[in-house]
Amino acid sequence: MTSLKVFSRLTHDARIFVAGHRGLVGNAIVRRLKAYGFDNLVLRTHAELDLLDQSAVRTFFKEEDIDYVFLCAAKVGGILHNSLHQADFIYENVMISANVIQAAATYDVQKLLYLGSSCIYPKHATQPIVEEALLSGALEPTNEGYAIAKIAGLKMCEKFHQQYGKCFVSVMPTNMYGPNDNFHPDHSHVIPGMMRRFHEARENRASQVVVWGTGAPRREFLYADDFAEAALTVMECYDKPETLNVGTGEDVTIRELAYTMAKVVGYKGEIVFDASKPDGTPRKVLDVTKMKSLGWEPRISLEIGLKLAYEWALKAGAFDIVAAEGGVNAPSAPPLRP
Ligand code: GFB
Repeated sequence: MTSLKVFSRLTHDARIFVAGHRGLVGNAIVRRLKAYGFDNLVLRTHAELDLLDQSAVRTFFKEEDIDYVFLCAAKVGGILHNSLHQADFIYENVMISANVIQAAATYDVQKLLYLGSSCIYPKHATQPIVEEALLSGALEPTNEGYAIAKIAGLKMCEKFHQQYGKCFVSVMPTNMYGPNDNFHPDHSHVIPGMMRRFHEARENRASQVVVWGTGAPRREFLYADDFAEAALTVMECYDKPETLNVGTGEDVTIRELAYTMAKVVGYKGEIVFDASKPDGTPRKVLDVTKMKSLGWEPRISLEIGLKLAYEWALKAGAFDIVAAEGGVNAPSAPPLRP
């Protein structure tokens, strides 16, 4: 058991519901909670509890007497999948947020942590992005549906906080990666998608690997376990309705990411960029001053995080599943759904 953190608010007998515990983020939170000795976790797979079903969600909260909720369940996907399925992304994420937040309020959950995303800030927000930039400009079109749904969830927490005094708080994580990510070649985010391509190129002794877009966009990446530590910090000691950015405060170009990826995976061939694929928002790096003032710091560098994620993917057989089926956490079993 880890004993670095002192918990007074989050007691060991509290009933903690981690929604989306099989996905990248929820799984990291479960690992951290268990490492700190929290064993009273309430976990449900998608088959056991469909968060799109309002009546099932209400019955669950009524019967389970939940004290704390980490709301990590969401329909998520990388730039291509997100842009092509915006109706699904807006519908499912609005429903999950509305059902869980409303039931948590009705059945007296003590505290709920909601996850926004750095992609819900305006496309041309001033960098690094401060929390106040939310709703100050037009959104990035490739993820508008997802962003609108996430903004609705975030605002729902804020309004339940203000109107009913519910301690429903939110954080705004940057792009995350790590164990239990979705390694599907087309549906995933850049790190697992690119990792698969570089891994396959190395295995097949290919002379060239293709990276989506121009390579110019800048992104900030946070290892999921660092995020989990931040989520526990917020659950323990932050009660305000205003959201908090969670990231490293540092970004790299996709081109730089590709060269680091080649090093980690051991791919030595040529890297080419396919500008016919969308670049998305030009830059996304968060101002994390507020989060750091709570005593939290990310610990895992990008290169170390990529190594850890690659080791996990190899061990879990994430690349062994054929492309048509996707990888571990392929969309047939959506990554952040319960
Ligand atoms: O990770 P990604 O899909 O997320 O793409 P976004 C980031 C950048 O990497 C884009 C490039 O400029 C892509 O063109 N890229 C290069 C790749 N190779 C690849 C690859 O193999 N796969 C992918 N996916 N990208 C998402 C949003 O935007 O961010 C979501 O669509 C979500 O809403 C997420 O919230 C955090 O940062 O562009």
